[in-house]
Amino acid sequence: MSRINALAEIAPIEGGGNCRLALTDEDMHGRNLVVDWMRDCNLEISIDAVGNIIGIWNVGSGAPVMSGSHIDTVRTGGRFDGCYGVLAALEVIETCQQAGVTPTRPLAVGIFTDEEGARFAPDMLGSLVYVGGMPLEEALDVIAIDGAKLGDELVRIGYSGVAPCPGLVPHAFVELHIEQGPMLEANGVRIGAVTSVQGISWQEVKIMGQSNHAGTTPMSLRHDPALVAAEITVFIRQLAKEMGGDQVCTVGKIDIHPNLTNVVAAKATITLDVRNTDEELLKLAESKIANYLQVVASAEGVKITTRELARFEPVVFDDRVIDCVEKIAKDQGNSVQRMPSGAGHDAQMLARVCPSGMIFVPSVKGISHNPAEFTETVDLIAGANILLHTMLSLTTLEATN
Ligand code: HGY
Ligand code: MN
Ligand code: MN
Repeated sequence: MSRINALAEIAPIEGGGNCRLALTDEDMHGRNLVVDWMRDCNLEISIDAVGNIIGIWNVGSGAPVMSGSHIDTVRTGGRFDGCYGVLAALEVIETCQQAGVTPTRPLAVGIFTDEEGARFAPDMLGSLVYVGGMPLEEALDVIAIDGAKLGDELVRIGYSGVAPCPGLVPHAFVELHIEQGPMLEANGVRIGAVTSVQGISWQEVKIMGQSNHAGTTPMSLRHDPALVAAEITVFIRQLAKEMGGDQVCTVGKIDIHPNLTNVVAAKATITLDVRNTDEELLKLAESKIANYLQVVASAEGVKITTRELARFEPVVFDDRVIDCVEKIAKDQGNSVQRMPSGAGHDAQMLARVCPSGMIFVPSVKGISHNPAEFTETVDLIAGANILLHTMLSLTTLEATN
């Protein structure tokens, strides 16, 4: 808890949260602090070419059981999203060291670069490169929403490491994270044994219209990108409602140019975040949106271009890891339920290379990506204890080749 609160002192924002966008100075200060704590635990620290930080307690033999998450935040982040999983993993290792427990395998903690994807898309970029899902060169060339290049920012903050990408393949990976949704609290359950992560589709939609005088231009002669941006926003909300189930759609970012009271806009750029637990339904939503963009573009006489920012299919975690989390949670006297993850996580990338899973603890009022994000200490501690025993248990997981 003292480490969570100390990390939250770096780049605090009103309401008790943080703004540490990936590879900014604020992210650098957060990284430096946690790397110091890793050194205090005598971990062997390696930093790879996309800035992922892996700390290993090199005991036993063979590939490590790894945990970890991220410490970059969205612009209005809470203090637990990602940070809790990294610091709990560090606490697990330190507790084992202090208790004289010597696992048969090394234990590792990962801090993955740019999990949020808020500054550099896609999200989970660092762990995606770590598992070989994105070529390093492509990642280094990604341009931020503020125009900076990812590779330059890594060098600037001193986290352009020498460890190769893809990185060391863990024996198994388990991530502890706040749920960031309302399910556990609504069900009165303390622990989530996460079964899967839903599919994610991000795209940038550029709408080019005709800038004009707000006073002199008759409505019949307008080609107004701001109007089309609003129509698309309403459309995807309606689409999610009609599709029901797990379908969610969000317009999180709207940029209007020149963004002035008395000017019919020249250009509008919006982002679409569309997710579903079912890949076929996600594809259906994407195709309905693509059709609508054509309809609305010709109706208003604007030009629309789209750019894919992220596209990940749903991921199912390893049954043995899910079973392990569920059993240990019960053994320790917690209520537990199996559940999918609505948010993306680094574990969904590690699942490509090793048996992986996640442990959730409740988010009060289901709030996250908001400084008001909160989880009760008793739940945070319960989650960390389950992480400890899950990591130790996974050291004896049979390898499946
Ligand atoms: O977008 C997500 O779901 C995660 O917070 N990066
Ligand atoms: Mn997170
Ligand atoms: Mn997040």
